[in-house]
Amino acid sequence: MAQLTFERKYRVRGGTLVGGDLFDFWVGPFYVGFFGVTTLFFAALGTALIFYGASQGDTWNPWLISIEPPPLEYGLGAAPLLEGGLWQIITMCATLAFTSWALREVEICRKLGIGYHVPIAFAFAILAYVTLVIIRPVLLGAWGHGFPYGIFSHLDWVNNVGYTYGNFHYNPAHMIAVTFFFTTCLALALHGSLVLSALNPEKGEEVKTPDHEDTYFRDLIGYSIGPLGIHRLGLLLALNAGFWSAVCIVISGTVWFGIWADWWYWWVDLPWWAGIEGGING
Ligand code: 07D
Ligand code: 07D
Repeated sequence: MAQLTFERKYRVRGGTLVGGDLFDFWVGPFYVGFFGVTTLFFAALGTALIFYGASQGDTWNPWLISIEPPPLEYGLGAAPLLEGGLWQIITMCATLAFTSWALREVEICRKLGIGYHVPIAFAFAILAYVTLVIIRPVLLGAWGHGFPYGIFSHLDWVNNVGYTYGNFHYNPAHMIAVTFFFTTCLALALHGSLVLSALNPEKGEEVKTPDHEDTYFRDLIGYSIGPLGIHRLGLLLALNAGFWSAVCIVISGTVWFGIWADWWYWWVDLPWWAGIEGGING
C-alpha cells in the first residue's frame, strides 16, 4: 500500500486518552490531539519566557543568553521572576511540553495499534531532564541546584558540578552511563553500515536480504543477533545510557557527598588485603 493510501486508511477516530473527538484531527501531516495542543501551548509559553528573560539580560548573543535558576537561599520556595522565577516557570513549561509530547506519541501508537516503545524511550530522556531540574534539586533542598538554560552556561554547570565531586569520571554510575553511550554508538554504526551494505547496492545490482546480513556476521564472529534482535539491543543500550545518567547525577550530593575517587576505597579496604604491609593502607 502506498504511504498516502495507508495514511488515509489509518486516519481514523479513536485511541485518544483525553479530549475524545474534540481534538481528534490532523493539520496537514500532523496529528493534533489534546496533547498536541498542550505541547504547543507549553512550548510557546516557555520559549516566550526565555525571550522575555533574554530581553531583561545584557546580551542577545544566542550562545551567552542564560536563564538562571534561583540562588540557593530561596530553597524550594517561589522566587521573584527575575531572580529565578522565570527559570521555575520555564522548567514547568518544559516538563509539561515534554510530557505532552510523549502522551501525543502514545495516542498515535494507539491509533496505529503499535507498541508504546517510542514514548517509553522518550520517557527516559524526560526522566534524565526531570532528575536534573526537579528530583535532585528537591532532594538537595533548593531549586538553585538545577542547571541554567543557556547554551554555554549549562556547560559551565556540568563542569562545575563535575569538579565539585573531584573527578566525575570516578562516579561508577557515570562510568556505566558513558559505557552505554559508547556501546550505543558502536551498535548503531554496525547496524547502519550493515543495512546499507545490503539494501543500497551499486546501480544494476540486486538488493540483498536479511539472510545476507545474518550470514555476514556469522561468517565474521560466529553469531548474528538477527534483524529483530539488533533493535531490541539498540533500545536496551540507549535506555540504559539515559537511565544510568539519571542515576549518576541523582546520587551526587544525596548518597555520596565527597570526592568520587574516594568511593573506590571499598576496594582497597576489602578485609583480605586491607591490613597487608606495604599495601595502600598498610
Ligand atoms: C541532535 C536532537 C536535536 C536537538 C537539539 C537541541 C535547544 C536549546 C535553548 C538557548 C542530541 C536543541 C537545543 C532547543 C536551546 C536555549 C535556552 C539531540 C539531538 C539540536 N542540553 N550539553 C548541547 C540541551 C544537558 C552537554 C547542544 C537540552 C545537561 C554537553 C544543545 C537539554 C547536561 C554538551 C544542548 C540539555 C548537558 C551539550 C547539542 C535538556 C547533561 C555539548 C545537543 C532539555 C546531559 C553540546 C554547546 C544535542 C554543545 C550540548 C541542549 C541538558 C551537557 C544546545 C535541550 C544539563 C557536555 N546541549 N546538557 O545535539 O555543543 O543533543 O553545547 O535537558 O558539548 Mg546540553
Ligand atoms: C538530560 C536531555 C533531555 C532532553 C529532553 C528533550 C527539546 C526540543 C526541539 C530540536 C540525558 C529536549 C528537547 C528542547 C528540541 C527541536 C525542534 C539527556 C538529557 C527531555 N561525561 N557529567 C553525563 C560524559 C565529564 C558531569 C551524561 C563523557 C567530566 C555531570 C553522560 C565524558 C565532568 C553530569 C556523560 C564526560 C562531567 C554529567 C550526559 C568524557 C565535567 C550530568 C548524558 C568522555 C568536568 C550528566 C543526567 C545525559 C547526567 C552527565 C558523559 C566527562 C560531569 C553519561 C562521555 C569528567 C555533572 N556525562 N562529565 O544525561 O548524568 O543525557 O545527566 O569525558 O549531570 Mg559527564
